Amino acid sequence: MRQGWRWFGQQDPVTLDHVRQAGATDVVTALHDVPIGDVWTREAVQARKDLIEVAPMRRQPLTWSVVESIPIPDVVKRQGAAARAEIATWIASLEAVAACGIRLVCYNFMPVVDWTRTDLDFPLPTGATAMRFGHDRFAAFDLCILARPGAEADYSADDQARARALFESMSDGETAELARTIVSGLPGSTSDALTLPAFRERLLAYRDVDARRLRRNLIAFLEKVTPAAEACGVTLTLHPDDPPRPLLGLPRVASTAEDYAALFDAVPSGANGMCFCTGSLGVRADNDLPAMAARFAGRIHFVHLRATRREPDGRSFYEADHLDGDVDMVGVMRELVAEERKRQPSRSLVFRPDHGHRMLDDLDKRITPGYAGIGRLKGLAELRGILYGLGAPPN
Ligand code: CS2
Ligand code: MN
Repeated sequence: MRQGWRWFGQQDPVTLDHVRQAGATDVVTALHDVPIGDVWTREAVQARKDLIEVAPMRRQPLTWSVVESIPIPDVVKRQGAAARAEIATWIASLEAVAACGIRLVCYNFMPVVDWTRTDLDFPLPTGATAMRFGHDRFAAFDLCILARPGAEADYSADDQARARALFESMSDGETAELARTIVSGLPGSTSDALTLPAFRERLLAYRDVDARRLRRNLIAFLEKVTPAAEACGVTLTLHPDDPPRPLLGLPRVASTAEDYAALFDAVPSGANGMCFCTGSLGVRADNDLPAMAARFAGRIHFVHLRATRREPDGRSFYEADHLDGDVDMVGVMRELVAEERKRQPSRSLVFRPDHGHRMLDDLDKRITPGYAGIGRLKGLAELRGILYGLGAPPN
């Protein structure tokens, strides 16, 4: 497998030299500065590629091998194939990426919110910090800050009481920060950063979109884009929902093995692939990750490796050390290595350590939440060790 690293562009405090020093060879990035729904031009993609790949003298070369993500505008999620112009623009961006020789594109299909956490700096017993999803904190947001009509139906009486008590104990600054963390989008988010009133409007627009409809829209989207992807030689990889369950009354359709099986059955094209994110999928105790990796091996083309640990309430979780979560990381990597051995080197899997803890010097620095350099460096080193242990050193 090839060692990838998410890089947010020139303003990323983790530089391309840091990426090299971490031992990664492959860069994962996007034109994060282009507004969602605007077309990516070939010139803009090529300029970013040159920035990454034209290495200074005596520096190890890097390859931009994965685009994560070309964001899908909200209207496509709500309306499917009827969002003609938006899908045409998405395809044009895909073609620009292909024209520059990039063959893998990651995307997700989560309505309104992308990946969601309630704590960006949750203290660990070591003094490092992690990202966390606290069920009570999320419920406090949903019930008391957002005050979403009908939200009570999603929480038990006990849940509601705990959430309200928690809300009462929070200062105005704390509630504002919690709202910002959920509403304005985490790094790399493919959803619009919204104000609370705009967020409420966005949720209302999903009134009639249930899971069946959302899945239908995703399939309609894939039916339109996979022929174009095949024609230009790009493989699409769908990132799972994070967390893999409905939030805020919104449906989610990329959370389980059955969700993915339904998509592969409906759209058999080889361009319809999966981004296997162990951190996202592993939040559900009923997702058997090594079994999923084995079942979908031929569809997996991009891999996010990280681990989460469920807390005693079963619904909260935090981002654990890469090898110390609920996921059987060695079991997953064994399946991926077995798949890799069947492939041509040109179709080698790219993985990235996904997120990492904030630790050591990063505790005192400006960092991108979840994407601190040192924590990911540690994660990558541990994962690389597993590859050696499995007799499949990174290529
Ligand atoms: C992360 C996200 O949720 C996750 O696991 O990897 O940053 C993800 O990359 C985004 O949702 C975009 O795909
Ligand atoms: Mn991920």
